[in-house]
Amino acid sequence: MNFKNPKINIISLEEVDSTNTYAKNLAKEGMDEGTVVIAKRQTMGRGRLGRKFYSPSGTGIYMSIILKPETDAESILLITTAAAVAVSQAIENVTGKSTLIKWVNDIYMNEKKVCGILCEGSFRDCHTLEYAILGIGINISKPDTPFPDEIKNIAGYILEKDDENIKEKIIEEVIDNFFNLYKNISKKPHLEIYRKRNLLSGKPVNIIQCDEIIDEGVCTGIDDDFAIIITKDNDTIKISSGEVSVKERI
Ligand code: BT5
Repeated sequence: MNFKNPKINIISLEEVDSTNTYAKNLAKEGMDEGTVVIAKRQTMGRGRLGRKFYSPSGTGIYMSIILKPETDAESILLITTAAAVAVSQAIENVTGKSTLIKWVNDIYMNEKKVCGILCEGSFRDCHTLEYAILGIGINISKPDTPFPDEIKNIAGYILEKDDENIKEKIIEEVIDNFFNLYKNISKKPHLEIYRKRNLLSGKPVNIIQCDEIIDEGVCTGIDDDFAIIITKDNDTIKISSGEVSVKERI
């Protein structure tokens, strides 16, 4: 694989519990920014809030990038959103297929989730980020055995048939696109494109906390700090916390 950024160092694994956990242990040992752990299969792929990320063998990309940003805690949200833009553009550039970003960390194609992003930070104190692990899981092709019941109505994939060439190209594009944004991350170079690809734009949404609907409204945009703006009657709510998720009302 070829990358524009000379700092990229790929570690390829057949199987791992979670590439995020593996990369975190490397970062703790002092491994450099730009180290990318890629696995063919994860036995305990993780989503946010202890959720699982189904990671079957060979049909997906499961990767984690070690980052050592110089900015503070808010950069986790910037990294997550930049990764969403990087993945969405990579899929489009390589396959010609359009995707949309569901705030804050999911990529959707034809109303199905084809990618999830999990950025985890380790903090020296409340504000100083020691390192961040950017985890990206993409369902490239139809899994050999169908998606499990709990995600069969949610999860989708990009290609009908597995294609190692396309998979490799998507990995290269994701990494190149991401680092291109990351070098100026504090200037938020991805804000406009993130807004344009906002799946929830203009849609009625539920605001969900701890699996419970706590409020509802209409998504009226993404603010300058990547918080989602939800309007209800004449009130405007902005949500930026990773512990709040927003779902479409069916
Ligand atoms: C995410 O969390 O979607 C973040 C997923 C990050 C996965 C990558 S893979 C490489 C790295 N190593 C890891 O261990 N993790 C990262 P969240 O937004 O919380 O969504 C989780 C929810 O997505 C689950 O509760 C399911 O409903 C759904 N889901 C699980 N597996 C899926 C899949 N393969 N495709 C689509 N949806 C899935």
